[in-house]
Amino acid sequence: MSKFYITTPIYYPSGDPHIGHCYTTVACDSIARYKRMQGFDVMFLTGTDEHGQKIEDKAREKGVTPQQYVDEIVEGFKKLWEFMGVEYDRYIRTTDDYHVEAIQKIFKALYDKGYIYKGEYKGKYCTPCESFWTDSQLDEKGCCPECHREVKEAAEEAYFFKMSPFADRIEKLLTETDYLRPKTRATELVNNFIKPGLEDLCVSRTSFTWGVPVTFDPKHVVYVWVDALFNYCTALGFMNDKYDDYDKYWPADIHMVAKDIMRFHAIIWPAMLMALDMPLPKHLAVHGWITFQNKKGEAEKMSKSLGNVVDPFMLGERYGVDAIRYHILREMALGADSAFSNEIMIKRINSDLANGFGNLVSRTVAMADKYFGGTLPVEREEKDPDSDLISVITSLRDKVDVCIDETRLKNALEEIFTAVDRANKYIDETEPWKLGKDESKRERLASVLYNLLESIRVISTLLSPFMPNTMPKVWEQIGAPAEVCSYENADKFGVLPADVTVHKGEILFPRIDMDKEIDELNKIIEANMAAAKAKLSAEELFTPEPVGEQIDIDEFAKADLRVALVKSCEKVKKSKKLLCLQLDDGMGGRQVVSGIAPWYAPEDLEGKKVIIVANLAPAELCGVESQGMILAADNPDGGAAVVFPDQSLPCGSKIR
Ligand code: ME8
Repeated sequence: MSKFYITTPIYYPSGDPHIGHCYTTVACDSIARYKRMQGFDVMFLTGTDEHGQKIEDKAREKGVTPQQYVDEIVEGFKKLWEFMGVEYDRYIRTTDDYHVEAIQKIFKALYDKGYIYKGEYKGKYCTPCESFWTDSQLDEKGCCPECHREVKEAAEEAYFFKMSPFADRIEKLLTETDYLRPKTRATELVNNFIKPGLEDLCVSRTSFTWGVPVTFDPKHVVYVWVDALFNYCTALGFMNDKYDDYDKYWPADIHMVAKDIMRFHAIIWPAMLMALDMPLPKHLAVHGWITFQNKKGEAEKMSKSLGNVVDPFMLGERYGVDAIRYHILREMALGADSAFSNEIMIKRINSDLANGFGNLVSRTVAMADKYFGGTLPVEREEKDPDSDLISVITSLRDKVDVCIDETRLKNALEEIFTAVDRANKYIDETEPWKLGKDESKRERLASVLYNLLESIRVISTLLSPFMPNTMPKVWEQIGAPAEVCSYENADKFGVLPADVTVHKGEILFPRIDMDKEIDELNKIIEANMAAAKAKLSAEELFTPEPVGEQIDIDEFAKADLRVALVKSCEKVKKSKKLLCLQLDDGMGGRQVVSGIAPWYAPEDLEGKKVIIVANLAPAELCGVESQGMILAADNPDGGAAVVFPDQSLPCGSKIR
């Protein structure tokens, strides 16, 4: 059995996953399912890229450890994949021990081979992208060429990876092979990065610690992109004992990524593999971004701060996961951006799924039921006036195969829906409702309905990798056992038994009431945008209170501030504002009452360390004794935000 290895990028757990992440993962899932159906031994890998300064900073902001922070977000990613019907074979987390150890060995191997050397880095650093840039690479405003945010001057001792030995081979890979898809992108890469001379890549950092330590120089951590890119190999067991299918699956057949990370996969990744004499992946499929189409019809980048992030859970719950899978795959051509709009989505679902395919199935099943009580008679008209439909159906599989092999999923779906249209047209041409009125046309009517059921069998088989939840329901309705709906049978006609029995079922894709839904979706978006704006403007409008009366150090020292762990927490009965916290203060424990219930649920605080004023005179609040208070800051939105100290500090630590 031939193998097939496909990967998504490993995503940064830096926030809730959105429809953009869904695109790559659902596209890879559909290809993986198609290849499994073809009989390939498939490995479909996805995962999360969990190291780096960005994660360290976010965790600090939230008052949790980086590991706690990523653990929580990774759960969100896994839930989304389950919800979206994504069946990956393996999930890698770069914080997994086996990966960390493998990266250390890989870094050492590159060093031992002389491709990594120690030097000093001076340059412009973009913190959000974790990338150093040369002056010539910055954008016209002198900002990061990728995210267009400000860069800062930075200098540090660092290890470098020699890129120049690989420049010629990489240029050939991009221009003379079909590694890069679409190939039109090769010119920009060659002109922007290779022609000006490939600069050596800075591959270690000393400015933060949340990363893989370099074994032979532990104040350095491995650059997050080296750590991340090798996931494609370590997840198979490369340089580790956790798995042992590297020899079986490597090289990857397809890495799929969006254009934002093309450079890393098209230049840096092949160079590192070349340095280790490893085989190169066969294809890099680069797609565009799903952008958000605003009210003026302009495409905006999806961003949390604009409030225009499209939530796949919300859409899937409203319209069905398969409809959403279909919509995003059908809209995006490989290489180009695709603007997400609720109108386009609803039109697409209504026209293709409700009116097109759904209607084909329901009309056919209803007619078989009405005219033959569900079971077709075996007597048929001998002559065959239906060769056009039959040839469209039997030639469909080959066309879809080509599109899948070239990672053109939009085109694959277009081919399938051309066949759906042909089958619907066949109903208009043959007018079964007229045949049904004429007893002498019974055999012809049976042939027509049989041909339609066969067309639906082939179409639904080929659609099943894209819409895996719905197609088994179609098979049930057309009376086709799942094993008959196989890839082998998808270029044949006449597979269903002549006396096939249909079963009327639920409506597969209910028609969506456009006006009503657009209204509701617009309300959701407007609320998100208003919330994002309010948050921004609250921050922008915030003016700190004037500084209070001066005190001297001895006066300050009178306040005894300590670290304490919230062991348990509950609401104070009869009060909307108060929470009662049981604390471990390292000195036998105490109870504190705090007026933060409007902003915190008890479980938000349990298990976290806070700061208390330990020598405050006890007081009674709503009849409950409070032995001190916990520190909180004013939030610009009018609320209170508890101050969380470094969570590794022991209970009772004094704050001065
Ligand atoms: O770049 N439209 O992770 P990331 C389409 N950790 N695709 C989108 C998208 C959008 N609006 N937004 C995100 C990283 N994506 C690195 C990758 S791989 C060794 C390391 C998808 O979480 C798209 O596939 O920023 C893009 O390449 C990926 O998410 C980037 O995800």
